[in-house]
Amino acid sequence: MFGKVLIANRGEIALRVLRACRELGVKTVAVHSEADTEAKYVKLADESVCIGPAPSGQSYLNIPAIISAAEVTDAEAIHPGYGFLSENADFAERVETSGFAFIGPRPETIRLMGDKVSAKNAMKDAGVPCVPGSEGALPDDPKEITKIARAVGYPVIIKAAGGGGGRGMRVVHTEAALLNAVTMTRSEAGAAFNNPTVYMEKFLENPRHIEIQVLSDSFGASVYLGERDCSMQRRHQKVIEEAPAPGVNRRIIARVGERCAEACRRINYRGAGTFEFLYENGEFYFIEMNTRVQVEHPVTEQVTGVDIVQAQIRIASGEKLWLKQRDIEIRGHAIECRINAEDPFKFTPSPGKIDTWHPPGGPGIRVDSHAYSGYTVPPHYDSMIGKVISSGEDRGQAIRRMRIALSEMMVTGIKTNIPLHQELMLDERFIKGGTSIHYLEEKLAAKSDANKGK
Ligand code: MV4
Repeated sequence: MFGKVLIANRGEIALRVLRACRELGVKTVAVHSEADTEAKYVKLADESVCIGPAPSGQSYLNIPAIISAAEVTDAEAIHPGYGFLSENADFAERVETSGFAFIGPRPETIRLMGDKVSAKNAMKDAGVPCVPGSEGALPDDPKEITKIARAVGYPVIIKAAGGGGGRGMRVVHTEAALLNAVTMTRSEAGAAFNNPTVYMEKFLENPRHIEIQVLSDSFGASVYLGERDCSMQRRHQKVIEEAPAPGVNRRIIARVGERCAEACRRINYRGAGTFEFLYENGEFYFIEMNTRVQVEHPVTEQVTGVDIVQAQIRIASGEKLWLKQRDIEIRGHAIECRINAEDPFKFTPSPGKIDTWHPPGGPGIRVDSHAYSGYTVPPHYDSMIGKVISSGEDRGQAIRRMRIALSEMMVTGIKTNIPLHQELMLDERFIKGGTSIHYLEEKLAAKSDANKGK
């Protein structure tokens, strides 16, 4: 095991990684911007290094500063968390060529998955079910493009190979709109990702977003840890996640999960990863793979009992996978509400000083947060200040516990989205389960229309 790990991130995930290190007996180095000097996890870490001013471009994305911090503190490995540099293949490569272990996949794997065309090809070859569409990148010839779209069938979606997470895509409903959409997506992709490559898929109108968590060691062993339903989202920001996905046949999950684990063996995947799928009419369609730990990993931890962050660290240190697929059992149900410093219905950020922070507790409640009374939420970063995770024997119990937790939780000084979560925990369609990726936006639009007359 490593003697010392540098945590190249901030906020709740920095604290989460710190706790995993502590339990493994590993010393920690926190790196932080000038805006995070007073953060509690910075004080909790064995050592800390200021790596630059508040803007993330000069601190949490500053590769030379992070490598230098690892050098001066004698860290052996770097955990990138999520966001920031976590899926930057050049960073992973610089970490490794500088003599540190990168707690994540190999740089070439990150690169392969960062290009959505090569990712999809690799997964298709490995037998993972994919959305029907163009075979790889779209050609330049307009006649060819038109032919492909006719074969796929309208509506289609044009996506940038360098995009992902909802960036650089366009839906096309008619042949008349096709070529212009391709040209526009190409030129935007060239400007945004320095890669004009685009591809085409059948556009699924009303899918759910279900993802499968995997763990792989450096020796070709892989397991899947079941799925998460992340359909409750707004503008590509997830709001609530849960495991397992309500109403999805366990045999289909097992079949798709096995394919994901097999794909990991084939590409020699290392560490934790997530296969993102769209789910519609009982079928799974792969769209992207995330090569990092995800915000919503706790719901999987709660229903499997596997500590995913500790697993990442143990795998990076060269341990063989200690879990076999038959060891993985899904027990009960878990729901995560992301707590954001924002207006609960307008969604405008609400940074500032938290006067009082009273987190909930009791049976089946976990709170992952770096916040405390007196903490100031800086305006420079993501507005998520924590996550409340409820678990129960079944989904009903997880929902009831979440309602109690949200009612106990008190945060003053800033606005939070707790009222939105309270409303959703009483929402008839959420309670029924299985809402699509469009549900929350439609609900919010209906509510705003209803308020117009007032
Ligand atoms: C799609 C799709 C429908 N059909 N692909 C958006 C994020 C990116 N990861 C992929 N996305 C989508 N791809 C096909 N062929 C709809 C979306 C999509 C979406 C996906 C997951 C979660 C939220 C979403 C919100 C809008 C659109």
